[in-house]
Amino acid sequence: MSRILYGAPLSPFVRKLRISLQEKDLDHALEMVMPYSPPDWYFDLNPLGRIPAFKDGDITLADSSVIGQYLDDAYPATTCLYGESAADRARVRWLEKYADYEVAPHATFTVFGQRLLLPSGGQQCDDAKVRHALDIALPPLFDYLEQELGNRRFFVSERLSMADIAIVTQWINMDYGDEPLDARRWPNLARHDQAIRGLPTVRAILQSELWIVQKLRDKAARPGAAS
Ligand SMILES: N[C@@H](CCC(=O)N[C@@H](CS)C(=O)NCC(=O)O)C(=O)O
Repeated sequence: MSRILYGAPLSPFVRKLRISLQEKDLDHALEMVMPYSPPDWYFDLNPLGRIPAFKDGDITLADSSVIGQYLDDAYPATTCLYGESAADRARVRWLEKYADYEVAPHATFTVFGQRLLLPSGGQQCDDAKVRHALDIALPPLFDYLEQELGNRRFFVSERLSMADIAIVTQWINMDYGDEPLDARRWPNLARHDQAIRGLPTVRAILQSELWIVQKLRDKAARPGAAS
């Protein structure tokens, strides 16, 4: 297989690319690399040791946004996910960055990390950190997105883009941490979330993640795993 995506399926950044590769109909293999303790060879692909990384023949790349943009540039005949015009491209990149660097630290690294990842490894969830994320840090970030989306179907130019994927992938990790998006408070985002999750590519990927989530939940619930 000439295209290889390295990472673990529950990473929102890996999920972004799995959805993108499916939307673009680009064959690839997923090679499992666990975050935080990657094997030594992985640092040749990403010196920071973070997932995902990507190999396309002789080309190796790191960072989900860099890889996503590369896929649009390298395969122009496939579904475009970064916008057609300069303005749209800038807006997609802005919203992707907003999801990856503003929402992710709270939605994924705090809510998902504390509620599922740490307990599955026998560590205790820090409820104060989760409450701070949910009550203080995330609401203003969600308010902005709610207003940016309005009653439109997609964030940019009425077509699916990496902005939609990057944002929804964060809600998915929050869900895995037992904190679904509050549909009464952010109805536009909740409607958009359901629509994106209903796409066949996204549905299939979520289906393939279920057993891993269940395995982590079982580990977290095991007596002595975490109190
Ligand atoms: N901006 C990066 C973020 C990647 C990232 O933080 N991945 C996490 C897993 S979800 C990771 O590998 N963390 C391990 C670490 O920071 O050492 C991207 O979009 O690829």
